[in-house]
Amino acid sequence: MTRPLDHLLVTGGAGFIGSAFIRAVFRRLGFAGRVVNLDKLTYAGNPANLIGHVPDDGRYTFVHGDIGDQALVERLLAEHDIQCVVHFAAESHVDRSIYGPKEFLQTNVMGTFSLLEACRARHAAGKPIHLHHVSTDEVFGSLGDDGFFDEETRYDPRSPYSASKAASDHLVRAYAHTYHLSTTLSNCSNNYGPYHFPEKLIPLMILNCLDGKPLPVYGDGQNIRDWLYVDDHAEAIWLILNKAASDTSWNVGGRNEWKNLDLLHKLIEVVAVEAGRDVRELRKLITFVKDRPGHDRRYAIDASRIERELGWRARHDFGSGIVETVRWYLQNPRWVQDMKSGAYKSWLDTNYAAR
Ligand code: NAD
Ligand code: TDX
Repeated sequence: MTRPLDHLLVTGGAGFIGSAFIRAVFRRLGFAGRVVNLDKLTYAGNPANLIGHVPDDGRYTFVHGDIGDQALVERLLAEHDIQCVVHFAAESHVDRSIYGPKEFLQTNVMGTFSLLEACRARHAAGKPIHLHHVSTDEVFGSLGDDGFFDEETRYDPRSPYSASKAASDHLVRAYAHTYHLSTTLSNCSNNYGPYHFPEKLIPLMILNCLDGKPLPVYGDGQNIRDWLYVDDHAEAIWLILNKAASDTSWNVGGRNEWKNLDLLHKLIEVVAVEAGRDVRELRKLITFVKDRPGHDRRYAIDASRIERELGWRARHDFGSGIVETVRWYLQNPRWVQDMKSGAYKSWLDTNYAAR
């Protein structure tokens, strides 16, 4: 598979996973090309996630904008001679989708549609263009006590978030089938690691432990998630871009299932050691709260196809990954403060006021 990958458009590259991908390609994956990062900078995006991690020789460009702005995307594809779009941009938090689904439809469905239309125009003009769509295992619904999601699992999304991601997955496949647009797709399990916005389970629990705040466990705490270190996800996407045929889908996961309550106990132990806190005092913060409406019981990915066919392996074991993550939050109080207060918006105002 030889796909031109010298000029990338990354969408949502100021978010948690998109920024990990950009840091990875420049720092570890030997990428010598150029990246344009298109991000709307919603509450979840922070361009500071990339400061010091991207080259300052013109190979990295940040563009503040919306994937739904098709004219902007078409201009970026042409101006930067983009060969490949790596599409992370999304509204990503299930709870927010339950209380306000509209933005999810707007960005995840209509935004992906606009991006596909811009790629279709470029493809129709005879220019090489590939789109990789980053999706989630949540499109497959909820598992019982056993079994795994594989690439053949029937779609059964059950939250507004997962329904919007499922719709976008279907659109991507439809464009590959109908217009012969070159596409690939990945469905990944729960990611964790540095720069994770503190509304999601792991960073929220770490920061609440440090602040002595309640640790809110939804329902009975027995729901299961399959956790993968974010850098392993970034590497899986890079492998797919380099090796996978068009119109293929890949499941990515950590073979690392945890019940939420067990995970919380593990986190408490790590925070107690790393931050010098009393483990019994931290345990007292555990608070059972009303369950998430429609809360999916169990997710678990069968990643054997990407392991077998593309040679991918998760390199981080959970024990060391979670220690690294806790240490990162302890070492980056400024980032935490900025994310909590939205202060990075003023960084944006100062740096991008002219745009
Ligand atoms: P995130 O919420 O941390 O980041 C999303 C980024 O997209 C932000 O920088 C935000 O500013 C940007 N964005 C949002 N709307 C935009 C728009 N209309 N135009 C341009 N930019 C926009 O999300 P994340 O956790 O990094 O997830 C990235 C992708 O991976 C998403 O598509 C998500 O569905 C998928 N995914 C996430 C996980 C996970 O565990 N976090 C697991 C599997 C798949
Ligand atoms: O305060 C909490 N208490 C709690 O018990 C929070 C925020 C979550 N939970 C539970 C709900 C889930 O069972 O923890 C589990 C993980 O919750 P989230 O971190 O919100 O992740 P999840 O809903 O599983 O979705 C995540 O993984 C798949 C990402 O947010 C999605 O973008 C990704 O597609």
